[in-house]
Amino acid sequence: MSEPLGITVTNHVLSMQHRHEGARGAFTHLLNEIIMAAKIISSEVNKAGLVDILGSTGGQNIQGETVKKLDEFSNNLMIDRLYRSGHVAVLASEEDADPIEPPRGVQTGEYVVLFDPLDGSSNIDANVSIGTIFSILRKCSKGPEYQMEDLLQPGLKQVAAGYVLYGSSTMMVYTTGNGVSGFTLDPSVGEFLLSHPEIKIPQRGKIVSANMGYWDYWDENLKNYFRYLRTVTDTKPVYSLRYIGSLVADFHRNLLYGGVFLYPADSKDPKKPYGKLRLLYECNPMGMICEQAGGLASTGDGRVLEVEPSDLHQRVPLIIGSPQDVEEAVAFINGQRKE
Ligand code: AHM
Ligand code: MG
Repeated sequence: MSEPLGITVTNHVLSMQHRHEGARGAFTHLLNEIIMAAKIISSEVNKAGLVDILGSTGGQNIQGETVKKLDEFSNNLMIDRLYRSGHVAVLASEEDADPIEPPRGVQTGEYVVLFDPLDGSSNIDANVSIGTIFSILRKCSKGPEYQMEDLLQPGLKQVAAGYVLYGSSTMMVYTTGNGVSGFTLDPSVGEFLLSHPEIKIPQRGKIVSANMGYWDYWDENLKNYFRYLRTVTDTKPVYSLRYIGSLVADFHRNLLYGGVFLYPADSKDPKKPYGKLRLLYECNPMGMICEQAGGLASTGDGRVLEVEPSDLHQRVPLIIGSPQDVEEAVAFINGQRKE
């Protein structure tokens, strides 16, 4: 039977819950809070350019409230809504150095959520697409209190992951380990409607996304990969370079069109020996989504989802996208291929 039109993300989450034996109402409730936060952030992002017009003099808006930076606003909103669900043991955010403790007296639960509330937010003043990324795990420690081990679980343990892209339209893409689905926010009804069922990434693409400005920091193996991509051969096209500098937007485009995104180790830059992107807030959730869509996510040394985290803000190199492209990139990075 074909999917009826107008399936909301909430309908979809509920239908997934019925399909999965392990899933309970708590998980649906949790996702609903994320969906609600996404709608509010989307509305604020759309108003971002109006802040000056609406009056932010003295740091106050027209309602007399202090105007907060959007990333801070999004962070607080995610924390508030997720704890409000009553199903969260602990949270961690890219914006906070330490775990975010449950507020006193709040009911806690069995889920652990790690998130980047507004990734790419340095792009916001130029109206460039940005996004929210989330990763959901189950508490693994015994006892009522959370432990660091609950947060430092490998990506393979994620029960769900997703992102919201605030672009020309707002989209939410998520997986619960049973494929990837995409929803577009219809502002006229205020609902995310199923627009991209069962997303599959092409086996190979024609797009490469990386910050080529760091060329001089790269080692010869990595440079060889890029030299190969721009060479005309009978077996592959010349690749197009597409780099927005906003992970959610760059990843989303490659997910739909095929291709590879790299934030590699900038080996010769002492500040970025492992690249820039955070394992827990960026690489793991994108890794799960990509694998669920038939793609791959690698650090160059192995599968992103198998990395045992040692630190909340750990960074790892990320090579993610179409499976044939990622395999090829990794072969070059490891020196197994030179041309
Ligand atoms: P942020 O979490 O501070 O926003 O930084 C992450 C962003 C990603 O969205 C993007 O892929 C990357 O930084 C771009 O970095 P660069 O400017 O070094 O290319
Ligand atoms: Mg980020």
